[in-house]
Amino acid sequence: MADFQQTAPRLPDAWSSDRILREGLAYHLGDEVFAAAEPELGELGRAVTDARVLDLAARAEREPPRHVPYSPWGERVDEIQVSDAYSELGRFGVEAGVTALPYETDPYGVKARLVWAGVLSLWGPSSALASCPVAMTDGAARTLLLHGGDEERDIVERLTTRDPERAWASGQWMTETAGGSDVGRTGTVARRDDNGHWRLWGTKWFTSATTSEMALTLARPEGGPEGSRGLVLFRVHRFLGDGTRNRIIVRRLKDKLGTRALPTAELELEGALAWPVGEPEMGSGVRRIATMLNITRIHNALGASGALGRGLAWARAYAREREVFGRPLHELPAHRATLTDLAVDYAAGLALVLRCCELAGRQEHGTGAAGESAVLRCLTPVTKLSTGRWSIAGVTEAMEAIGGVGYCEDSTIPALVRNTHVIPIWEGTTNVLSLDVLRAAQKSNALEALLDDGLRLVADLVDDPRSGETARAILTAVDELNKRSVEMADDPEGAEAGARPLALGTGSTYACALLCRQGHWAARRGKGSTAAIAARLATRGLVPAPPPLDLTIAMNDE
Ligand code: MFK
Repeated sequence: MADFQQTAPRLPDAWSSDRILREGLAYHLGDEVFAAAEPELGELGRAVTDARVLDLAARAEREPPRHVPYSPWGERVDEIQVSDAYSELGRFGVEAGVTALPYETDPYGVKARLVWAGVLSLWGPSSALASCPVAMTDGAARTLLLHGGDEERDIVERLTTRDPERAWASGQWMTETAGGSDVGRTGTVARRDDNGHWRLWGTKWFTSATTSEMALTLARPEGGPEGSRGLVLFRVHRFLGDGTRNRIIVRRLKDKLGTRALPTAELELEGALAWPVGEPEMGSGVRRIATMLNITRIHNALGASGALGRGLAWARAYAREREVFGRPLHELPAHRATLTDLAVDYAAGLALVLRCCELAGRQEHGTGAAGESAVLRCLTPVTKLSTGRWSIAGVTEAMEAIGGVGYCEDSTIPALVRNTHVIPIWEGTTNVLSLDVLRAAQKSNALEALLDDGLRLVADLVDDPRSGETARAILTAVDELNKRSVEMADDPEGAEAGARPLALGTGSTYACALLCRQGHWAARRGKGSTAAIAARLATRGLVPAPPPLDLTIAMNDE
């Protein structure tokens, strides 16, 4: 047999090849805004999968950051050097509006957050995790606008500019050795110095994008109460106005499974100068940093859906080129079924995150309807945790769909898989987010508001010939979720054990409702695939089984 040479799969233009993204945005934006945004999205879609940008991303992955603690003459400098490829991807993003768009009133107004979601979906998977500082920069800008003072307006301008020469990035230094999830255990202490300036003392254990000009962080004013009741939110700069280093020591860079182009460091704050964000009211810290967290969690979900979309694009590109058993791979029914389920998960994740952006955009512009903030309060953690789980399963499946070459580094698929694995850990694990959903449900009826919104979306579709069966499955799922939620109110231990299936079930059910509604809209335009996606979600089962009854098995207890 003659030597066989496999044709290399090529990633297509990310915008024109992604029907799910284009239809989702068309549905949410409406014809006029979609037509206005399409040229920008089309241009970006072509750029992010061209050879230049893909080469930059691959090079950034191969050139990890380096910590230089001392100058040649022994002076402590704590420089972090990143790949110039990584920096260039960041500049490309800033120019494309990844930090600016949500804050620009023209031309998209209240829909800017949605157009931005399109921009992030395209740029993120090609950014070698330059998307991480973007998430925190956006979260910091929003937090300073909501809770900061006039003196911070110039900083917000730098955080939200499209000019890479002026742009600042922000970090979020929240995690400490005792508390990644339990932030109330923060040990960093804030004290006023002799000049009345606040200074911070403590260790920050995971600080990503550590080359950022500034960060928001939590600290406990000396003598403040324990737990989150004693925390205050501060702004810290790496360099001070006169160009000198703030009193921050880089202990070391983390050696991570993935996100290798992105610097993540351990920091020692040794009396670092800091400014409280707003009045340093005792106990306001977690509430204020929650503004940032809710934004970064939407970014995280966009990262998840972007990764799954990119895995799917690779799997499709390969299936187009590969021939097996005498047929093109994409014609084999088993393979088509697998890729279909990948596309269903991608569509479900994107539906959730676009709905988050729709509601967040209205909230940011002060035009949200009554009750929408409760829906968004619950939808944000539900979206973050659901898309995180789906993306890991999805990119792993995409790697399998590509076979052995997909397992080899030079295909770039292993980097995609590694980088996706941080998503459920970063900004709160699946269980921590599920408990957040539970708290939001019990404190402000936010779960009920979200489920009611899901019912409202499909209420008039139960007798529809195309969507009726799916709509009825959604009604049944909402009944089950409401029943579990009521039972949980009387059983705190059982509620915690059942929080995860409740939250995941809410994610699938609400995504199905969104796609059912969108599918009805699309069918009127002659497109049937979204209704079929919603139907497939419903057939697979919307609500996972309740938690196991016997939890002694977990730790092998008798
Ligand atoms: C990109 C690559 C990265 C590379 C590597 C990274 C590796 C990962 C490193 C990490 O560690 S990532 C950080 C992961 N950690 C988290 O995301 C934090 C997880 N914990 C939570 O989310 C907790 O729920 C939280 C700290 C927010 C709250 O816990 P607490 O201390 O028990 O506070 P509490 O009493 O629940 O809330 C305090 C106030 O904030 C309340 O308001 P009030 O004071 O008015 O009563 C809450 O309602 C409010 N709040 C809490 N969460 C909120 C919120 N408000 C709005 N939205 C929320 N999400």
